[in-house]
Amino acid sequence: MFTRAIVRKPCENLMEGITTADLGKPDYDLALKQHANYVKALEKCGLEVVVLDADNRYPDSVFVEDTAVVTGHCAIITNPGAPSRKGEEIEIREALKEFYSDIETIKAPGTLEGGDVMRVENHFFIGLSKRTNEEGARQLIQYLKKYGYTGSTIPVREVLHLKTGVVYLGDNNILAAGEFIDCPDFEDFNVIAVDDDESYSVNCIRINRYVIVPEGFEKTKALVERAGYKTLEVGMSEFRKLDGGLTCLSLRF
Ligand code: CIR
Repeated sequence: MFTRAIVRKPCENLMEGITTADLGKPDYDLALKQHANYVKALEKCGLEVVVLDADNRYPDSVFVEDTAVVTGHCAIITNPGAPSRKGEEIEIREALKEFYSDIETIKAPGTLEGGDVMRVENHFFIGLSKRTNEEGARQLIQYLKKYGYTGSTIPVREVLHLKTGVVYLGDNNILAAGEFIDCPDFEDFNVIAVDDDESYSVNCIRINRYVIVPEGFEKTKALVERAGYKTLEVGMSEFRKLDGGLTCLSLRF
């Protein structure tokens, strides 16, 4: 059960964020509206949301998920793998201090971004991607063990982060796309396969009684509802232009 979330408002430099998508530049005003709707959806799920001020020094700073891994017992501040994102974690540490007495830190040469970390009950799958390296994963697993959790790594070959391609919905249900549909690590789960033409929408978030899904992906929404979940839709077009999905926009704990 989650009770809180931390988000950060999109900054005016948002359009300078990193991207591999060929979808054009984000519209800042629309991004602000979509972000406000995202916060409303989190609140509807029962969360108290801390909204941090926009930080124009970091175009990608709206994607707070990448700067920390938060659990019931500790928070782990990451060392982002993208050079332009290094430093975003500094203010996130300050924000988390209000809620956590135990805060650990991933240190160079380890790199890790929270988008590569998928929690399944008390186990954490860690994607080895262009942003997260073996050393970052090793440090994270070491910290997790200290607090009673376990972790293991999974290669990420085709997408930005692990959770760009797979998320855990709870109740043994995994929502997966592309390279993760037949991944041996998930063979004991009920894998719900998202169609290739809707692969962006695999990045949904289960929060308490709801699953938040990106607006406009009817097949994925139907799959999630068929699995027994109530859905809430949020428009994500402007964040998608920067390779960002629903999970990236918050830290939930
Ligand atoms: C980046 O490339 O770092 C941002 N434009 C998108 C980050 C998305 N975050 C995530 O998947 N957790």
